[in-house]
Amino acid sequence: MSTVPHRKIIHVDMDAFFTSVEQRDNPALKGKPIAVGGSSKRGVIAAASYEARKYGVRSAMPGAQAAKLCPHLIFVPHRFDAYREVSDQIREVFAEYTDLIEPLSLDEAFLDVTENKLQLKSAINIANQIRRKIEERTQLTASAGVSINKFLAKIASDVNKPNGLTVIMPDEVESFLEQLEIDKFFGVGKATSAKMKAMGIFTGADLKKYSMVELAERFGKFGRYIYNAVRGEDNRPVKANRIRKSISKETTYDTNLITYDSVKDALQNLTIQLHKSAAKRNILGRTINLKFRFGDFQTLTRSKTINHFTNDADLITKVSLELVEEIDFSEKGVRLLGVGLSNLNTELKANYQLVFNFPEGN
Ligand code: DCP
Ligand code: CA
Ligand code: CA
Repeated sequence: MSTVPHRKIIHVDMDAFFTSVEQRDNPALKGKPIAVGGSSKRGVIAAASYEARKYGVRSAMPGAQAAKLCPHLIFVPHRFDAYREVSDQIREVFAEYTDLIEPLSLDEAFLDVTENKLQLKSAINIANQIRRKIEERTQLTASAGVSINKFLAKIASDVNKPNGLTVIMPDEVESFLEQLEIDKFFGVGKATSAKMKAMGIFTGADLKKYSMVELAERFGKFGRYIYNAVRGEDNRPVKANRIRKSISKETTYDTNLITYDSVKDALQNLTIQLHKSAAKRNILGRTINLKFRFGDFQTLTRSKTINHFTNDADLITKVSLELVEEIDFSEKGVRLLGVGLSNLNTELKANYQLVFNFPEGN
């Protein structure tokens, strides 16, 4: 027996995320087979409601194929702002328990609650509280998995989906993994699954018959990983990955700016710096944020959201100057000026890239 106490890891994943948001916001869609995205001839579906899944409709399926499987399928355009809002809401719930939150995408995250803000002993209790709060605040359901590491928690959250909780206790880990189908192993995609089946591996028990060397030969780094994982060993930490939510530049001036022209010059300077910095990182934003600190240290922020992503210096300056019009600084003068972008393109992308950062063997 190891003397190190087990970690308490929770994985939370929203049920039928995009389609549930659409059904929540448009009651006419409730109980109906719907798909988000994919209505154009060439498009693929982002998400399918549970009603649509009964017909075999799945994420990433071409819309035309989905319409064939389910002729009365309703196609709904996506609304990323709405999904992001829910994503922010669920992350706020998580943050009430721990700062060790690792989002894998907009609708799911790992949490390490071994130590937690409310000093709760039971991770099961925390998972239930989180699921209840998510439902109260978003009118949407989430499923959760609770176990001793990320691999097991992730698999567990899928077992009683939708609106379910699954706990894999330390003494259940071995038997749980032995009977688990290989397709359910986190990280085993289609190609790996096919290779494994060709090797006679259909369950965790089958996988255990292979040595680390044999698995490493066939699957490289992933082989070594899965050798340990099927024995309940996965010591990867929950990494609180900060996804950048904004970018900005600011300057404090030696002498306060009093005239409109001096503010305009200063702003132009800042937006050029902002543009360079954003362009270097391929960052675009939809919201322009302006920060003023007056001579008396009073700070004021203003922002404006436009209808497309940009990092263009002239456009940012133009929008900033519109905001400046509404601010009276003539008396106190401006001590500090800042300009930035938020609502970033990279935020969305980061969320989806993370899903595929898992070490796959193929
Ligand atoms: N998504 C996407 N493209 C994919 C897969 C998913 O755009 N190929 C989007 C739509 C999903 C959301 O991400 O609603 C979350 O993906 P999940 O895999 O968690 O699937 P769902 O939440 O839709 O369903 P489940 O209840 O099975 O988790
Ligand atoms: Ca989900
Ligand atoms: Ca998910």
